Amino acid sequence: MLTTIRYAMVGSIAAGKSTLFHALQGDGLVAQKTQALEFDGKGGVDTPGEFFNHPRLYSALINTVNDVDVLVYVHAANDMQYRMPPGLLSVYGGKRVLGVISQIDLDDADPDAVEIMLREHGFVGEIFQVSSYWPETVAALKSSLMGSTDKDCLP
Ligand SMILES: Nc1nc2c(ncn2[C@@H]2O[C@H](COP(=O)(O)OP(=O)(O)OP(=O)(O)O)[C@@H](O)[C@H]2O)c(=O)[nH]1
Ligand SMILES: [Mg+2]
Repeated sequence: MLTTIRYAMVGSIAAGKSTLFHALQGDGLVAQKTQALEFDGKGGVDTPGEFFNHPRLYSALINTVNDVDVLVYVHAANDMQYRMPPGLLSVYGGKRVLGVISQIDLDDADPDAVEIMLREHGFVGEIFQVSSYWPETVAALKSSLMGSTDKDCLP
């Protein structure tokens, strides 16, 4: 039986979180700039990139996603900078962390280089390479999100 896991999308401004959030829901909506938390009513939460990019909002991010089961970290395939707020992933003991390298359809996308960069910074957990405009890549992420497995849990 498929169960809906509570998950949160986090990552930098314009990483592609909301576009992916809508693609996962298949609601056909075009993402607008996220101003506040957005809930899909089925256990998914989308966060504004400002929560991730502005140090004074880190605590808001951590509080917001404290009780989700799965953290979905979204990082654009043409972005070689790692800006993970210090301590964010370490509050996720026992939770599942998935990485999404997004916007892989862009001309300047280099998802493999981004994946290496994330690993070099110590990112653990499964990584998906996704374009929100390529349904098969969204489907692979969706089935992993909806499947219940503990294999990516942090210790
Ligand atoms: N080519 C391409 N563009 C994308 C993709 N996903 C998002 N974009 C574009 O990237 C821009 C930012 O997308 P959003 O989904 O709003 O990004 P976000 O991470 O939610 O941004 P914030 O709400 O500001 O945190 C928009 O212009 C999207 O159309 C993708 O898979 N491929
Ligand atoms: Mg957004």
